[in-house]
Amino acid sequence: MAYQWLEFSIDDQVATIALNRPETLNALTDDVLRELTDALKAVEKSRDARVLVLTGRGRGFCSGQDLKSFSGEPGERDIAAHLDHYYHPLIRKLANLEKPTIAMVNGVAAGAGMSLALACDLRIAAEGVRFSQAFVRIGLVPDSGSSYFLPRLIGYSRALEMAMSGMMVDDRTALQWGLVNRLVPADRLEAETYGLAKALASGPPLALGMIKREMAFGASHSLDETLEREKDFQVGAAATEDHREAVKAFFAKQPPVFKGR
Ligand code: LHQ
Repeated sequence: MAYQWLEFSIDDQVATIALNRPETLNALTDDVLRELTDALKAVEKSRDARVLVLTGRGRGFCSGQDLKSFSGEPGERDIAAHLDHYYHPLIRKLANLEKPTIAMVNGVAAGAGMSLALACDLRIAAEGVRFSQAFVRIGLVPDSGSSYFLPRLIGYSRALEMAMSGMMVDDRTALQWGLVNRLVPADRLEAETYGLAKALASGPPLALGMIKREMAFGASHSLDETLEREKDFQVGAAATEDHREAVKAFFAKQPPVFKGR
């Protein structure tokens, strides 16, 4: 599918989706949301794509729901249908993708745009970025997974402060709070992000997918439940050809080559 509102590419096993409505700081219209979901499906299916980088063109990462395209009297808008139809499948697909995902945060991330960054596994940000749970500023509440991901990432109290105040969190604070994994000078953003993406792309794809599911499970289950789940995943990982080959490579003092089998 050719995209109008995003750029999509796969190079060296790394897929990139770049939101491309820079004049609105990459605000999300129905068309953008449709294209984004479609591109995620393509990443999910592609054996060439082992890692996803999600970013924005221009000076913004994503400013959330396009407020122009979602206007009208409150009673006329079916927000439930909008969330069910567009945002929820998108956030589920992104969070459940069995490949590492990196938000390359090039600029401001607000509202559902921040939710998109939160639904990625890792966040690498350029100096100068800002984050806002902007929902409350227009009388709304966090959606698109923000109230799920944010307290897990930065703790309940900070998450609640962000959500209730709509405050702008600056780059240093974001790093200090663990909202981003790394903060780098803007001119190093691509090099740092793709350096990490390529390192992950050379890892064992099946194990990486399992690690993601395992960690998400552990974050919301008891120790006993998690130990059982870890056992299942480890049985699965130990049965892969990649595991056998990597042990062989270890004793041969060679770097392992993972095939995703
Ligand atoms: C925009 C937007 C935007 C359109 C900047 N839309 N044009 C809600 C409702 C229903 C269902 C589903 O889910 C949701 C979830 C949500 O996401 S609600 C939250 C929606 N987002 C916001 O409320 C954020 C609105 N934007 C802002 O607060 C600011 O633009 C931020 C803080 C992101 C950036 O501020 P600045 O760097 O000062 O840039 P700016 O405000 O000057 O924006 C640049 C342009 O982008 C400007 O257009 P213009 O023609 O004046 O140059 C803005 O109108 C446009 N823009 N966000 N969401």
